[in-house]
Amino acid sequence: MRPGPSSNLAVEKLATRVRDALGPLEGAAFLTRLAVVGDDLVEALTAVYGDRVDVSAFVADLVDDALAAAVSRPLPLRVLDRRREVDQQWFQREHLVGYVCYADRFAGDLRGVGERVDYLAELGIGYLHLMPLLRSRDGENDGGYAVADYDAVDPRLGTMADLEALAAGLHDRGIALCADLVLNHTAREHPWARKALAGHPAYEDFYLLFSDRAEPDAFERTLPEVFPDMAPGSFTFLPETGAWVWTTFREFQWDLRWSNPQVFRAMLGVLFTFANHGVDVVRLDAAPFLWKRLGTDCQNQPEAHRLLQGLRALTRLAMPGVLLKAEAIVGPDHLVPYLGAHDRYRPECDLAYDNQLMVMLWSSLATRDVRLAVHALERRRPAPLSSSWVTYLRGHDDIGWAVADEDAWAVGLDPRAHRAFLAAFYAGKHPGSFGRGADFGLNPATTDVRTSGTAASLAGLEEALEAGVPEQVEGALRRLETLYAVVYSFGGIPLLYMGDELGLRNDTAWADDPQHADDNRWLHRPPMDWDAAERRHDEKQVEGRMFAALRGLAQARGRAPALRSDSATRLLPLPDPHVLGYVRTHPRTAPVLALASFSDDERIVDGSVLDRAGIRTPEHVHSTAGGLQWSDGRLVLPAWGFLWVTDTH
Ligand code: OTU
Repeated sequence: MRPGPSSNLAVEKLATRVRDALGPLEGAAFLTRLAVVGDDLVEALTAVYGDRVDVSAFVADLVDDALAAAVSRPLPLRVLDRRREVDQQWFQREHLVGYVCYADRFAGDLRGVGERVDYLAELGIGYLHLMPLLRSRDGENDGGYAVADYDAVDPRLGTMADLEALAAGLHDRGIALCADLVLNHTAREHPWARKALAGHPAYEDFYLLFSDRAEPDAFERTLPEVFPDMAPGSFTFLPETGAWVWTTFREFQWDLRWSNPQVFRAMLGVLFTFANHGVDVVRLDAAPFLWKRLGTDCQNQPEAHRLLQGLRALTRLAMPGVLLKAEAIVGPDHLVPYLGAHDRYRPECDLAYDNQLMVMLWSSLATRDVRLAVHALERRRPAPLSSSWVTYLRGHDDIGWAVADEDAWAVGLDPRAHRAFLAAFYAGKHPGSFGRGADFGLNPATTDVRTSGTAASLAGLEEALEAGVPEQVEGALRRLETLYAVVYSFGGIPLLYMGDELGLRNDTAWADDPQHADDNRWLHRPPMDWDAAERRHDEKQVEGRMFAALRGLAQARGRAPALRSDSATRLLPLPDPHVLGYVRTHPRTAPVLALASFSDDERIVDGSVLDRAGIRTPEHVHSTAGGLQWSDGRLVLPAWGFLWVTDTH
């Protein structure tokens, strides 16, 4: 905060209080951080709440909350904070690879996860994202995204003490823990919602309640539906009171009224408490939806960014080792701002999902043509240096075909037709398709449709194994390895989705659980197959091939410092539309050229690509073929193969 002359006294008092509470050393660090983030905080909160509250007083309360959180932060976490303040690029290192799973589906419960750390270590994992952990409502709960109690771990998974023990065990092994915080909504069973329903005015202001349909109707004129089939509309009628409540997602998920400063303060408290149990990376669920504005789609509003900037500043202040990850699966032009790239840099989230790369990988795979990917990825602004993408091939959600109209037209594709093609291809409805996914979230009004299915089933492994044709199986394995090779090298923390390391196919029994039956995203959330995992060292088996592939990628990435997350990524468009090429550069180390083939046939790439990448004496880092293959000064890429090359100097 910039202290005006009149606030000098308040600043002095605060400084004394901070030093009394934290001691001279940590107190000085806290006050220094306050000086660093103060302007960002005041600016962000003034933009959002300036006309609602006295911002100085509000900020003073929040700084008190941050101080209280810093005071109650356990010593081992403060030690981590200290290390990470010294080593601010700790999450950008080349060896950091993430793993994403449901605790119960992976290992029964949190204790079970703790017993599987060796397995993760084998895959080179340094970051573990556990899907929602907090106590959700009984019955349908959207995979845990309908939280009824932010202070308790879901009893099916264990207790808060188990979470703390797991986090400590992971930290001992050098693994960071990422977990979900559902920001946009609570379950309707959450005590805040109960009190709102009972007419408690302070809590009525926590939600978006409407006495009639006038406003809901006005909003719905421009609001897209997230789950058009499972939960049409964005408002739910409450028979108890005759009111309507805003429910972007399911009818049991009530959106919070973030325009109420008390919601900000309450959720900040939730975030602090959660992180103080040992969570290093907080995944902020549904971040784009926090702010509603009439006449818009109510996503990516400037105020939503300001709220994230405010949360970030306060998190840095209280617990500088904790990172925020935006879950913003939005169109390409809306993505980079979540990392702080606005008209000027404004620190926001440290991490965000590279949804664009994910969509482009699947698009290139289906068309065997990388021109759309090159255009779209080249056009976007890079991630600010202090932040990083998380790159991924599949997650627990459906794939939304986020192809920007502009990008499609630029390479001669009709955007609507291309999106429809991708959905049809991966649902196995297109002639010649190897995809075995399923349609998700068909919107009859717009005909928009998304896709469910595991990576292995979408990339053709399911089809090939059923056909029993070894060359087909080989092709599918190559595709999966090459897709992941891009995920591991393009720039960002790569995330490996549970089961992909064994090539797990769709869960055929997904609909047997009545609580899942209307949501086919469970198709690609199979339980871990530990029998299959037993075969992971047998390279004659599919499981062994995939496991070795993913372990190999992690090891090779760890040997190539230019693959760290804060290296620059430059696309190298090639004359051959089947080959994706890019170079990763970092001032401290030799560049890495990466090539990935999206072709059923061998491809020959002119050796001049090495010059373009700044490589004089090529040295093999990693590849499908296990070496650099040359022919007359040209590089040979096998069908669906990849190659990473660096310079010997
Ligand atoms: C997220 O996804 C979660 O990842 C989903 O599993 C939840 O169902 C949902 O929130 C509600 O909590 O629209 O189709 O841009 O893509 O918030 C999934 C962000 C979703 C949205 C995302 C949301």
